[in-house]
Amino acid sequence: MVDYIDELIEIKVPKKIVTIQRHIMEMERQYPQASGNFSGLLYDICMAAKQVSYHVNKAGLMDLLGQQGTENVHGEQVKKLDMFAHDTFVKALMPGGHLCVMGSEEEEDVIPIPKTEQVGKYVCLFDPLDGSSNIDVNVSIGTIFSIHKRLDASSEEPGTLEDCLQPGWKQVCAGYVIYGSSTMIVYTAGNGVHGFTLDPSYGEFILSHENIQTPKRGSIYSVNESNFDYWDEGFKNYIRWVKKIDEETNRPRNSRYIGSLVADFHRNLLYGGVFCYPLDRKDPKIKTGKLRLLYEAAPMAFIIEQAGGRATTGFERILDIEPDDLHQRVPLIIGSEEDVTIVEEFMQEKRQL
Ligand code: AFP
Repeated sequence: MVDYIDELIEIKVPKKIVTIQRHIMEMERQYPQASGNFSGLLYDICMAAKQVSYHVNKAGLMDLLGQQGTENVHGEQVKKLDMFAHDTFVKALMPGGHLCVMGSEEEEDVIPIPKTEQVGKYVCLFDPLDGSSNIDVNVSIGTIFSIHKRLDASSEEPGTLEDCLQPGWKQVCAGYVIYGSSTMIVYTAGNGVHGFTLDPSYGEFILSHENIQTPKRGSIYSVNESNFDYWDEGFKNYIRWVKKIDEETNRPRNSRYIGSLVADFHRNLLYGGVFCYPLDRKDPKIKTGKLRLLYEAAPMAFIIEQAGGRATTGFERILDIEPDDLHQRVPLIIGSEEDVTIVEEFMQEKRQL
């Protein structure tokens, strides 16, 4: 009987519980000069993520599904939950004293921290609710965030657009929250990629995926293939190649596409594979791909590189791009190192069918 209870206790109580706060504090101890501002900022992001998670789970019961009736800066219909998530993040991050400026995918201009609040030394850019076309049908969605240091560390003035327009390699932290079968936050501060699962009973993010490394090659490719006729010949050839039967090179690969970047990225990060949103000629007004550099491509690129993978436009490393617009779009090929390289070789016509 005693043995049995011991066994139960062993199953129910994990040997070591590491909350995200403890993990961040332990990481910060490695940097004696750290002021604690960064931990505070991540703490605020976690608070906002918990609130959004709660409301995403209850959306159907709280009249939070459906359109808000307005369009965002990209001319897309804004969903009620999009706006709710945007407001939640702004309200959670504004008074913390850690930021000088924010940028949201839902807001045309930067959101400076007013002088009435304490102005900090960090910049936070976020896509409050990515994959919003999946909201109403209970499919995984997410939040993506990217953190930079402000350009002039000595300034106490509100931050500016220039503080937001920094290349991805200068990020000090990037992460995402996935609202899926469970809620997880995955982040990197340049010291590996770590994943934490929200335990709803304690309301805490608990370390569940330490030091994530993505496989060097995977068996998944993720792409919206309805765009086939709009793609360049090089990328079309990659898609033709990936579907051909060839046991030696593990083909055909498996097609998996959700249409929420966070969910597609998270699956491929853990299983290995490649996500592609290349340039297409569907909308003549958009000549640069669909996904946003600052809110989607750059933060995910920082994470994937830290996990041992790669991210490129097909021609240029995502983290090297110098942004010139807050809502700039880029083509994105991201995932396992070998798979990204193969796509790139087809796009650059170094590889033929
Ligand atoms: P929404 O937020 O409008 O649903 O867009 C999601 C997204 O930005 C990204 O999360 C997806 O990977 C991509 O767009 C899906 O785009 P397609 O619907 O064109 O495949």
